[in-house]
Amino acid sequence: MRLSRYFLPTLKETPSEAQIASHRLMLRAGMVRQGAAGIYSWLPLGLKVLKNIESIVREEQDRAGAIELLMPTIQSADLWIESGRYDDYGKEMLRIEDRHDRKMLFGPTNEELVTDIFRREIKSYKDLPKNLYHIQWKFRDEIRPRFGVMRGREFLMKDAYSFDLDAENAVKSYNAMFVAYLRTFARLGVKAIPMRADTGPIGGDLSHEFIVVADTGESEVFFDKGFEDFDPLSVDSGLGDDLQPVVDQWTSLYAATEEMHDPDAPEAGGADIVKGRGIEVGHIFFFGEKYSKPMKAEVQGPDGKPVPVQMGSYGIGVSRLVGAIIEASHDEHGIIWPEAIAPYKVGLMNLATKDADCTAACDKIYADLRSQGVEVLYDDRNTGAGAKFSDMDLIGLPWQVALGNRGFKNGVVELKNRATGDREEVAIADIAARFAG
Ligand code: P5A
Repeated sequence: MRLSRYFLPTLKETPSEAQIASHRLMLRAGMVRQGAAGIYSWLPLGLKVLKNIESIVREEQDRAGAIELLMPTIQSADLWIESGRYDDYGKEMLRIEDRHDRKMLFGPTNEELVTDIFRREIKSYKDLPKNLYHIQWKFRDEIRPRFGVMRGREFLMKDAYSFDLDAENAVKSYNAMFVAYLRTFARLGVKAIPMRADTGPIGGDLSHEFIVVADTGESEVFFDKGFEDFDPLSVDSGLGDDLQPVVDQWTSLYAATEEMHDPDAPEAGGADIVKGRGIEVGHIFFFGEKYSKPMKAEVQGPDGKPVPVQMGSYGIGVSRLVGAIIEASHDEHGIIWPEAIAPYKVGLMNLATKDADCTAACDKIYADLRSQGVEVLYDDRNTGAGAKFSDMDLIGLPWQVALGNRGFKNGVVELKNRATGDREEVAIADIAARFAG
């Protein structure tokens, strides 16, 4: 993409409404703009990151055997009245009336709707297990939307729902999501710690939150240093494998929030506990019959008798992750994207746009990179070198390639790694090949 033709409204000034780094940087890097409190437009650069995160989340859900569908954002209140949650959910639910005075709502979550889909189509235990998920916008009328996309009112969530015949199998479904979450966050380039959690308005008695550790996290967390030693991507499990030992290994380590933290706990395990702040990026629940019973989502069991299915639900805050990853990965100059989700891999800068030879050399590098399938943002604007470098640092692409008059004379570009700051000179003729494969 040529920057001269792109839509990247970067800001030099720090917007006054933004209290935390990710919010400031997302506004300054031209990733989002606020439409109303807690409601954002995703500008092209932000949208690319959001889509990249979504793809990794999707791949890991598919890998774990979950099946994608797409449910609507607007739901009928009837199903929520049936489950008993219509009144319970309170002011966080955005309630709407259609022209026929029917009660509708903008979905804050989809347990009811998916349970309705399930009960209409699936009648036998032979069709279990099933795990259905979608990636869809939610609305929660948060009392205090803040920190940009981290606590929005409209936000993108991946939500999966599992259906099993009995509790034993439901725990297997839960474990499959537990491991998929560890893998997902590791692939996104962040360390996420699973922590036993309250179930709140979703319900049930088994639940874990996944917490990204970052200085600006909303809550204080205490966790075992041992988490550092685990690599989720080394868990090469197949569908149907017994994941209980993996889950046991992770859950044997201590993790708690400030409220839950028992000051005597660290010594009890003899473990090394560190204190940090955390951002909740995922939350999984096993709640058994909470929805299947009142909504009569039953299957015929092996003995021919109808039984309510055992359910769980599994959420990832896809749009929140954009902010959480920035919180975990930035410096005073801007964002530092983990390569897996970077909007572009390479930022190419022409520092001498008025020089025809230098411009021709940059154009060729750009064409070569593109023909290799490398995603490159090409700063071909007629602006000064300083603005180019600072914008490039701000938007945080993993690699910067700069070519100006001096480099052109010497036949070299400057290659910079955004994360380490390391710079090296590479022959103009060799630079595209550096990104091959
Ligand atoms: C699980 C999936 C649920 O809603 N029902 C379906 C269950 N869980 S949850 O914990 O309430 O939300 C799941 C994840 O969504 C993100 N999230 C938010 N992101 C941005 N702004 C918000 N206001 C917001 N609320 C929840 C979190 O990452 C949470 O873990």
